[in-house]
Amino acid sequence: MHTVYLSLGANLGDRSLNLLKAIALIAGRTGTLSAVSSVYETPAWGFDSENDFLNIAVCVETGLSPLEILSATQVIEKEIGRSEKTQDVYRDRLIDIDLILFDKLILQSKDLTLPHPLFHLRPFVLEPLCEIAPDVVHPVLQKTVKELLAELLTKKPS
Ligand code: PH2
Ligand code: MG
Ligand code: MG
Repeated sequence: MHTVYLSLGANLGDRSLNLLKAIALIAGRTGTLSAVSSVYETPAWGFDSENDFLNIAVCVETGLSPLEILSATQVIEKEIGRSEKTQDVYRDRLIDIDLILFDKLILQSKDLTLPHPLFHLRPFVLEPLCEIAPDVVHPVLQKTVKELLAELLTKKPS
């Protein structure tokens, strides 16, 4: 069994319902949900939008491989109504499901990078994640989620 952390976000439509649908489908198709964070309302990060996000982090115990999880989450995104991916720009979306950590795996392939290459810089990922996995260690940076969040918050210009 593998322990996987996912970050979910929605800033269009019925945001709570989109997250709930995604959680139910993730649980049904990938394994056992062992933790779900509270919901965080966060301003769009990295792009301008008048639509704030709802973000959560979840933990799944799964027998699937990283690429199987990726593919399952991409199908779920499509079913909930994700618009087509854009390569370089962020935009509003009904649902986004990102793989953050897969055990202690470090992986760089065409389709998937683990750990997620930006999560340590993203407050909307770290805050929910810190609630359910404060002591989990980033396999590349060798710091806990709690430490990464503290660093990010102190780095912020006031
Ligand atoms: N996702 C992004 C870019 N910006 N900002 C917030 N607050 N929440 C997100 O989930 C989010 C974002 C790219 O996936
Ligand atoms: Mg994302
Ligand atoms: Mg994504």
